[in-house]
Formats: sequence, C-alpha cells, structure tokens
Amino acid sequence: MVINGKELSVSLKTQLAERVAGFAETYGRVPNLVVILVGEDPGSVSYVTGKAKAAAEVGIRNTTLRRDASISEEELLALIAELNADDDVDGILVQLPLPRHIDENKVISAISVDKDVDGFHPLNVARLWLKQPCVLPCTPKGIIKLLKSAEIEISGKEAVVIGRSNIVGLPVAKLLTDENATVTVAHSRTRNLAEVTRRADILVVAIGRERFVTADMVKPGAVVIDVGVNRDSRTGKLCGDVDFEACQDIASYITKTPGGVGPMTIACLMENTVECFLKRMDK
Ligand code: L34
Repeated sequence: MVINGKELSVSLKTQLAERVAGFAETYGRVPNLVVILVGEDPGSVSYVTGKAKAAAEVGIRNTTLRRDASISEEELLALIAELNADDDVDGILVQLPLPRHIDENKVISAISVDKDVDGFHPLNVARLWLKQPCVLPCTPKGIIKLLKSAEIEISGKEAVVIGRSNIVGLPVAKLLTDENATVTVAHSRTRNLAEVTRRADILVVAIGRERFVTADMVKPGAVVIDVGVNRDSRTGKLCGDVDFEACQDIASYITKTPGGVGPMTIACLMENTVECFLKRMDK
C-alpha cells in the first residue's frame, strides 16, 4: 500500500485553513511567515515556491525574500535581526543549504527561538531531546503523521533510520524512540548495511542518493518511508532514495517521491507557523 503524503498534506492544510479563518477576527491579524532564500538552487527555489503556495492555501501571510548567493554572513544576520524585531513577523525560515561562505549554525542560532518555525534552533533541539514542549522539525513531524495516518503501530517495532542529519535523521530517530520503537541510526560508515536494514519493521531513508535502497535491503512486510528528493540522472525526473518499483511489492506500506514526505514537510511548516503565531498572541 502506498501512503499518500500529498493527500494527507491536503487534509492537514484544509484543517489549518479552517482554524486560521477565525484568526483575523480573534487576533486582528493572520500568521505571517517570512522565508529567506539565498541563491538560485533549483531544488530550493521549488521548495520555497511550494511553501508560498501552501501558505496562500492556508491563509497564512507569506513573504519570500530572495537574496543573491553573494550576500555576506553579516548582511544575512542583519536581515534576521530586523525580522526578529518586527512584531508583525511570526515565523522566520532560512532555506538550507546556504552558500559555503555562510555559517549555517550561526544563522540558525540567530533566529529568535519563538519564530523558529523549522525547529532548528539549538533551544528547540534541546527541548526536543528533553521531551519538553517545542517546535518539531517539519520533516520528522510529517513522517510521524504519515505513520499514524496509516495506523501503523510504532511501539515495540524495530526502526532503522538511514542518515544522521540534524534536519531529518537524528530528530526522526528521537521521535521514533519517543513512540517506543527500538531505533538504529545507520549511515555511510555502517557495516553490512543491508543486514541492518533487513531487520527494520520501519525503514526511514534520508540520505539523498537516488534509488539507494534496493529490494534486498527491505524485510518483507516492512514499512518504508522515503525522504529523498533526487533528480534521476537518466530521466531528469524526481525520484527518491528508495527503488520504489523494486520495493513496493516487498513492503507492506511505502511512500513515493514525489507525493510522499515532501508535501508533509510543507504542511507541517504551516502547522508550526500557526503554533508560533498562537504562542506569540498568548504572550
Ligand atoms: N530551512 N531548509 C529549511 N527548512 C526545511 O524544511 C528544508 N527542507 C529540506 C531542504 N531545506 C530546508 C525542505 O523544505 C527539504 N525540503 C523539502 C520541502 C518540500 C519538498 C521537498 C523537500 C517537496 O515539496 N517535494 C515535492 C516535490 C517538489 C518538486 O516538484 O520539486 C514532493 O512531492 O516530494
């Protein structure tokens, strides 16, 4: 069975739109999300466009600020400081990756933790690991929602995450642990990777290599969540980290790229923006 992330994202956005519809009357304004895009990376341009479109659908005000790849770290930090100080801004997102001359950690830390809709700020990361209320990173949050929507039991299951990034691999491993899965984080130095992944009842793949996961790596009946969004080197079309054609008959549930995790990332960003807005209105 294919878990349809596109469909679930539509229903999540529809529910959010219904809530946001009352905000102008209750709070005098709607949530305001500012996205900063540095450079012209085609993937980033496409994702940021998707975010603007979703914001419009939900009724969230959105501005995308495009800056040249040559922007200095200092200029970018100054822009963030300005947005931090702007009371009309509820969420600030700096699309990653950034050009190499800019220190991503410095930029993420500069965003006010109350406006950190990505959940990437060190304080939000700490809160996540301490199980304190926090903004959850969008992709891991979307993955848990996908699993729950398909009524997949997580508790007690063997979960294997391939990839150990701060954005996906590590936080999704933490969320799966909190759902009482037994979690293994595999990565480029893992020995006998196929042996490890074949143990997985739930396999989450976030490495960014096209069709990296082949049929022999998947246990029959496993749930396979493909986080990858790659350009197929042969056809130029989007494809995931999982060889979907080969794995779909082995897995019990599987996501597809496009139409899987990506749209859920964006829907969860909308939810996080609403959460940050409401928390700011409360203060
Ligand atoms: N700051 N940087 C920051 N926050 C994020 O949450 C992200 N991410 C990742 C890259 N950098 C970021 C995203 O937005 C990945 N990502 C993302 C978002 C959306 C989609 C994919 C990745 C998505 O919508 N994918 C569609 C296809 C889009 C297309 O046609 O290009 C899909 O169906 O998979």
